[in-house]
Amino acid sequence: MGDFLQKFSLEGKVALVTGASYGIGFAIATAYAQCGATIVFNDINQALVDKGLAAYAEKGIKAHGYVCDVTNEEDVQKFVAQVTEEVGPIDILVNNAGIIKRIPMVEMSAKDFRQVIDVDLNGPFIVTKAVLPSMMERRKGKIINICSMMSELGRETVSAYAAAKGGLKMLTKNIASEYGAYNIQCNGIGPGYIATPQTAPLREIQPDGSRHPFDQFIVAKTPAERWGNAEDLQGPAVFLASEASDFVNGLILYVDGGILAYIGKQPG
Ligand code: NAP
Ligand code: GCO
Repeated sequence: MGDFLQKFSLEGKVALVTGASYGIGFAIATAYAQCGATIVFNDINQALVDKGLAAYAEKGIKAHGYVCDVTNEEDVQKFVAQVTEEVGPIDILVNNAGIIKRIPMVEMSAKDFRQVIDVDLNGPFIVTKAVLPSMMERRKGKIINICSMMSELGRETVSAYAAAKGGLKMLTKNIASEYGAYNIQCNGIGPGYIATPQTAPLREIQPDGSRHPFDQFIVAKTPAERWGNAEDLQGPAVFLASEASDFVNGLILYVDGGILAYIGKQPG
């Protein structure tokens, strides 16, 4: 078993996980560190980067944290050059940074719509474009885009987010198509409903002490009958970052407890 498990090792690899001070990105980066990778992450301000560095240190991980807004192409180009100089060329990129605005479309401003598209779709394009040349030169690289249930499904109030995550699914397939010949694999992870700050509003306990209606809805829609946690994504993320997935390209791996497979319970 020993030699085969080596295929899942990330020893000697430099992994950049965007927006990874906490939440899903933090969990993925932590797993990568435990598999031997050197961790690089960014966030949009120094306070968050410092918070992330402290959180990694608490787990015995010496991470490299940088302030960088993934929507700013000039900043990202400088950031990637600085990482390459200070840490080394990036072997694994996880485009994790993301936001959501839950507003009915008819009430949503074009500015708000654009901001979600900017972070969740333009951001992965900008960061991937900055990292690809070095991967092409070294003829090796792993790119993992954090997609969503909303890459496949819609629901009320998340039009911008669904448009962005649907676009990110197709960007993933296009990167896979365009750069597969360089031995670069680009895949996506589509988390189900995961208990992180991003979904905290959907799980708030109601004034009468009952669970949020959306919380009850999602648990009923999930065959596993629970919310996911960020740690549920670690194994799939390690697989897609390791040589164990060298012939997997353009896949969106849904880690959703079965939501996408399930028509739902009969009412009553
Ligand atoms: P989260 O808790 O809100 O964390 C998102 C991270 O991205 C935060 O650290 C955030 O920093 C950072 N970020 C936001 N805008 C940024 C920018 N312009 N540049 C750099 N960093 C930025 O979200 P999460 O639940 O961990 O989700 C992480 C990813 O998984 C997102 O792409 C999300 O869409 C996706 N996802 C989440 C779920 C879920 O159920 N939680 C399910 C499917 C997919 P700030 O704190 O400063 O905003
Ligand atoms: C929402 C949630 C979802 C999750 C996730 C599901 O409001 O519906 O935030 O969008 O974040 O993307 O996969």
